[in-house]
Amino acid sequence: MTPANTHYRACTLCEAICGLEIQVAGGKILSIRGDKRDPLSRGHICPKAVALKDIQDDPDRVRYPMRRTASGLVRIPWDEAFDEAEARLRATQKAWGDSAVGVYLGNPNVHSYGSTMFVLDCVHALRTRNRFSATSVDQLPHMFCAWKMFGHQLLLPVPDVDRTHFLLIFGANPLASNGSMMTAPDIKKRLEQIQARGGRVVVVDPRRTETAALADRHIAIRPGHDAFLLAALLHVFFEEKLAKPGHLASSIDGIGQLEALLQPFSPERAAEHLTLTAAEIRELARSFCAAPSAACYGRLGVSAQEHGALCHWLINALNAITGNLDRPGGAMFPTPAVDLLGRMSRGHQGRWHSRVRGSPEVGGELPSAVMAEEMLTAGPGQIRAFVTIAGNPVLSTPNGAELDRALAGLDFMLSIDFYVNETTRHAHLILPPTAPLEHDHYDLALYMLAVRNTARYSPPVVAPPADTRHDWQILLELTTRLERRSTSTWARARLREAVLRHLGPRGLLDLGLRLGPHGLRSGKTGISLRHLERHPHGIDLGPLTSNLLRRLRTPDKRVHLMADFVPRALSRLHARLDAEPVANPQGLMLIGRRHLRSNNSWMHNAPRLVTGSNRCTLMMHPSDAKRLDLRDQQAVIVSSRVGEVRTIVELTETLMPGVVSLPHGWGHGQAGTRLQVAAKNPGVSINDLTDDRRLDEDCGNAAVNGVAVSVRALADQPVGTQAS
Ligand SMILES: Nc1nc2c(c(=O)[nH]1)N[C@H]1C(S)=C(S)[C@@H](COP(=O)(O)OP(=O)(O)OC[C@H]3O[C@@H](n4cnc5c(=O)[nH]c(N)nc54)[C@H](O)[C@@H]3O)O[C@H]1N2
Ligand SMILES: Nc1nc2c(c(=O)[nH]1)N[C@H]1C(S)=C(S)[C@@H](COP(=O)(O)OP(=O)(O)OC[C@H]3O[C@@H](n4cnc5c(=O)[nH]c(N)nc54)[C@H](O)[C@@H]3O)O[C@H]1N2
Ligand code: SF4
Ligand SMILES: [Mo]
Repeated sequence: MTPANTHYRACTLCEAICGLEIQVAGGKILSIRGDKRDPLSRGHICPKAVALKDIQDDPDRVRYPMRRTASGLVRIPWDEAFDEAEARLRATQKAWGDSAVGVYLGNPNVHSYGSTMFVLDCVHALRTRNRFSATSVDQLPHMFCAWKMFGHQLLLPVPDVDRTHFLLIFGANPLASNGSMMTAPDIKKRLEQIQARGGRVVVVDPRRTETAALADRHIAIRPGHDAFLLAALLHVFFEEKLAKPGHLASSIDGIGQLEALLQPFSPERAAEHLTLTAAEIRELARSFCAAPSAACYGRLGVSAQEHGALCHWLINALNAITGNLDRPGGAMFPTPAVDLLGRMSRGHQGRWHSRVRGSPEVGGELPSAVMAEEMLTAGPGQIRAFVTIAGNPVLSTPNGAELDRALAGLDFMLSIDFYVNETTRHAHLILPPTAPLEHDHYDLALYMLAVRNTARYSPPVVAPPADTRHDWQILLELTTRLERRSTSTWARARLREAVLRHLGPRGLLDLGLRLGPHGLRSGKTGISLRHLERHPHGIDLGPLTSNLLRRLRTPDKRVHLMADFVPRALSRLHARLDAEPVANPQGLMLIGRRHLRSNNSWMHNAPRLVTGSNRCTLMMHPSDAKRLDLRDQQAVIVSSRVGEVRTIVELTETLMPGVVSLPHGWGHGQAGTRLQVAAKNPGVSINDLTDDRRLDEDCGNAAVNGVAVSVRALADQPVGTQAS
């Protein structure tokens, strides 16, 4: 018998980046446990970590390039696959222009440092304006506000949960999601420690979530109404002269303008739209200010909604004005061992617009919500070929069913992915990368968001099979081939390729570490790759430090609390103060939810994660069920402007009346997919109901939360199927 080896490693499934201890023998994974010596996660893992083994062993996972033929997918050699990809993409661009090829980047690109380093070059080599990603169904408002307020889209404030005395959470459920835009493994313990040191946790959410249940206070809110509460809290700070920006006071501009614009949002007016009284709003504002330190933090519920950018602006402003920005216990900026600020543009908007709807690009991308119409609307500039890289937009972006139809009509589609899912089933060519445990790992992107500065490098856990490629190798090869279009760029591209192939992500990482803030500059203890290799559990670089004035990237080196979009955004909100539009006759608003054992759309093929009761249910408050004459576990049809799905009702008092909830990432079992386990328990896709017309006008993020729906009983029909 081969003796077992122990590997220390990060989990790459969510933003918590937990340290793992993995036993391997003969290339097989025997066990996966938490690494107690990891300085950030301290032994914590969740049930998903063990499913990394399921991905590794999954017979459905694609390991070699595949071409779609009339009789199914057929394995082809890598060279032939690259030749075909290059020829088809170039032919499309030659005939119809560069932007006739569109590209979509999915979420796992940030969980693989090889992809993070190489994917943007590949996108640029496509020279298309039709660039999309999961960002515009997710954290775009955070990045948009970071650019406008701090001068760089990656200067993202993170709540200092380990030291704060008051955490005010809007629209996040870290007990299920394990934290987002906040790398904080074992968040449950971290929240309990806030309470243990006499601090408070307050959660604002339409549902009494797992996090809200743990909190000292849950404030129920109707979807999309957060901006009223945030504006009113700021109003009170100004009115009661509680605003004390602390050490940043002389570096902040725009406070007076913000104060003037927030004048109409008194607690009394805001309370008309909230479940709190004016007195309770004032009390909340005062207690936030009175805490020795406090942080306001918002996530998906306040990002993927119509006032996403405004909410995040007000959240940042709230931290800044109360002196909690960039100070211990407040909202702080990590100092990662490799700093990506220089690697990405600071941010921009409106350099070009989408062809059909005229939506402005933000940071070089168009809203994912316009993808389908750009494929379906004939005329010059129409998308005719498409590339997806680690994404499943059919299940992840609004009006996914329409995108599904659009992808079916493309001339050519290329997917870099190891599953044949609801999106990649349309690909003519699939280029699969190695599995997560088959390559080395460093959390390049997520250390930008960690609640404590640490660094950890992990070598591969198992060797990849012969004739497979890593993401970065696929991306580099494609990039180089795409640059071949002119002799001048070709010579440069070949030279670049030679250098990059030689360095690989490892070599680039070593450079990044040495040149980074904890590298050579910091003295002779500076970290390098070799240093990290000697510390497989990772090294602790200490708590977050006040660094904003050094990291700020605004041209005038000041923090801007006013920006061009803010008056517009507040006037839209102001219009709603007086006239609340009636959503629909039933008055039901649909929101999403996450479950600890699920991960967006792509982990439902792991047998151990999908056991137990059906989780893809429509949660509803008993009072709504009574009003609509529905009962628990009843089969229903849910419909919205864009579509219908069939599911079952789950009655629960945790949801506020008037709000219903479905999780996202379900809707499997479609013809041509290769996810045998997922197909047995398919669920339905919430994004067949979410509306591609509902965007946050300020930054173009999809408003997948707060969709008007109606629900009716479905008699004698099988559930878990699409109605249309
Ligand atoms: N209604 C609603 N919609 C939502 C959300 C919601 O809350 N509600 N959440 C949104 C959010 S936050 C996000 S991030 C998006 C996610 O949207 P997407 O990123 O489009 O979808 P995922 O389900 O993460 O799909 C990831 C794909 O990457 C592949 N993959 C995994 N690892 C790798 C890898 O290492 N390399 C490569 N090449 N491929 C890999 C998987 O096989 C899978 O096909 O969904 C969004 N959509
Ligand atoms: N287990 C698991 N973990 C995950 C993921 C997963 O799919 N499963 N996905 C990962 C990804 S890609 C991301 S981006 C993160 C997301 O991380 P989180 O944002 O923490 O995740 P959610 O559970 O979607 O939390 C959003 C909350 O917003 C609430 N909400 C909805 N609409 C509104 C509103 O209008 N106002 C307010 N105040 N609240 C509202 C919902 O009820 C929900 O509780 O999770 C990551 N971690
Ligand atoms: S919380 Fe779970 S899925 Fe997320 S990194 Fe940790 S073990 Fe992995
Ligand atoms: Mo996300």
